[in-house]
Amino acid sequence: MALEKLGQSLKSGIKKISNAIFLDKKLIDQVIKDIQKSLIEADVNIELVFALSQKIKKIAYDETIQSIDKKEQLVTLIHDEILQILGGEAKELKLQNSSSIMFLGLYGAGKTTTIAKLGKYYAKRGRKVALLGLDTQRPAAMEQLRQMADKASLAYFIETPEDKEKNSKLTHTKRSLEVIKKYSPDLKKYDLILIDTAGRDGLNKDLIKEIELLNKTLNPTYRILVMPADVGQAAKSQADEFQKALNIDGVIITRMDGTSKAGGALTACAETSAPVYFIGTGEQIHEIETFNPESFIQRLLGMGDLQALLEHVKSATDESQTKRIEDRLKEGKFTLLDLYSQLEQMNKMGSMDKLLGMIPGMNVAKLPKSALDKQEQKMKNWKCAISSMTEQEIENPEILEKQTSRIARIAKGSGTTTTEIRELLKQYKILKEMMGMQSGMADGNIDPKMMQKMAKKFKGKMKF
Ligand SMILES: Nc1nc2c(ncn2[C@@H]2O[C@H](COP(=O)(O)OP(=O)(O)O)[C@@H](O)[C@H]2O)c(=O)[nH]1
Ligand SMILES: [Mg+2]
Repeated sequence: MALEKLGQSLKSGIKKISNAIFLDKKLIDQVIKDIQKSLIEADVNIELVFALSQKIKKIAYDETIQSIDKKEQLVTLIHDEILQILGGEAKELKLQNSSSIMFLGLYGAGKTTTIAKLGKYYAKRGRKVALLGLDTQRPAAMEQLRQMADKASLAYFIETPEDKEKNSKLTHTKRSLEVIKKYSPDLKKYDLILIDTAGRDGLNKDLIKEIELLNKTLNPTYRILVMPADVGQAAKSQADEFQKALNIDGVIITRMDGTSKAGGALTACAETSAPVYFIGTGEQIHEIETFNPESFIQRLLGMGDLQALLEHVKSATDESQTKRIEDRLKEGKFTLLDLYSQLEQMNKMGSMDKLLGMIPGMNVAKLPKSALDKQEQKMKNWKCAISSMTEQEIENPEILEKQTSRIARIAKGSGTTTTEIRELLKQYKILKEMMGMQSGMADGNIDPKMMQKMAKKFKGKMKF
């Protein structure tokens, strides 16, 4: 699909944000740089890119937003902003029982191809479609439309070689009017008429005059400008010019498949009052799709993935839990139950080695799978042990260290060993200290020196 590279880069940026334990400035700046680069490569207006970067920074650097909220807000922001610059809500061409669409555009924009594609598209959806060929200017235009209509099994009405011969003294605009006159009765039998018109090198007076005349004669339901994606950001001025001169109702962007500028064309149209209704994605007759910014971005960002990532972020950190633990730490309280829920959360986020691996300066050799299985078993045993403790013991694990008889009692009562309980107590101490340090760091604003210190202190001590 078009804009694959942009999609990949946005996706990887979002992943980086979601997977990061700490949203430090370095990470955010890197993500912004990547996103900027890919948006600019996709020809998106630099001002839009800059505005998006500023919005990301505003949230990312805001120390009052909790890390978990921040991740969610950032992912949502990127999604929503890209959606907006692609045009927001999807627009649909509303067709009545008897509708007609006139297609306008410069030479080679893809008008004739698009008409055949759309003819097939609507015929498949139960419309009785006819193609009307009014490009009497280009010699091969009629034959091209005939061939494409045949291929798509669609009815067509064109200037025949005999008509052309007969009217050879007329201007081509007048010859187009002759075509309309000739087929008017036949066209009444169809409920959707797609009208092909002639182009020019640019929107000149001649073209405006011709289209105005055809518009007056036919009074089509819609006037749609066809533009190839490779015009990039120039799509804005082209759409604006056609809008001003001929009051167009919307745009179709063709050749989305063959250019790196598709992003420019799409986002440029979003800045005009002409919505993009369809995009052409190849030369084949079926290669056309409705343009729906939301589903487009879902594919661009791999929304299935995105949803999963968001859920991962949400589920990995239970906000109220984290808040409770933070509060308890502030009060100088951190019990074994807090330890347990904290460990569970860390577990959900990924293995301990991965977690520690994200701390700069920490070099953790990858743990074998069996170690991770053991970790789960250990967690279960700890849970049993904690449930055999008295409330006083849970609230003040320190008393256990002083009274070994308590440890023996708990081990017996929970079917665990005293070694395991000692280990639990050791982890508790380490984590309490670690969290004490961590809570001293503002979210997303990590002091590298502190991280180094922490890494050094805990290196090899985490027993997972
Ligand atoms: N790759 C690609 N080529 C297209 C697409 N739409 C049109 N074209 C090609 O663009 C060229 C010009 O198309 P045409 O319909 O003749 O443009 P017109 O002059 O506006 O009628 C042709 O070679 C088409 O095959 C598209 O979506 N993708
Ligand atoms: Mg044509």
